[in-house]
Amino acid sequence: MAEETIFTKIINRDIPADIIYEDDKALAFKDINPQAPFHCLIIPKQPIATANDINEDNAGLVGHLYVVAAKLAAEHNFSQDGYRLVMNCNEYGGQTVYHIHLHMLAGKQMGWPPY
Ligand code: DGP
Repeated sequence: MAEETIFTKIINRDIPADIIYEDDKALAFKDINPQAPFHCLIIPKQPIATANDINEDNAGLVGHLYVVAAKLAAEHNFSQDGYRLVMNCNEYGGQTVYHIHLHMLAGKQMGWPPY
């Protein structure tokens, strides 16, 4: 089991967040430090520390995060123009919160490579 992070506090409503989607398995909320006109984080309610901890047992849950992303893209009219989904892993990946999250960035042209 992953250690509790700030995201568990957001799930439990112990600290506020601008929540834009919730179901029984996932939550999406606006990133506190947005890097695009639209920048939200899509997280599983069950904490998984890093991408290294994704396995056959939780693959369905991780896949669900992408289903939520597609729903949000449709709802916010980003499906056609496009958007970016990113999951940072550990230090070199730039991960700072050890509860996996998909960054969903939209509303502008993204660059590549991402550094
Ligand atoms: P990463 O560096 O990939 O682990 O991304 C963590 C993101 O989480 C970062 O973009 C900022 C965001 N974040 C950190 N703390 C909070 C918080 O308390 N509230 C919200 N809404 N976002 C947070």
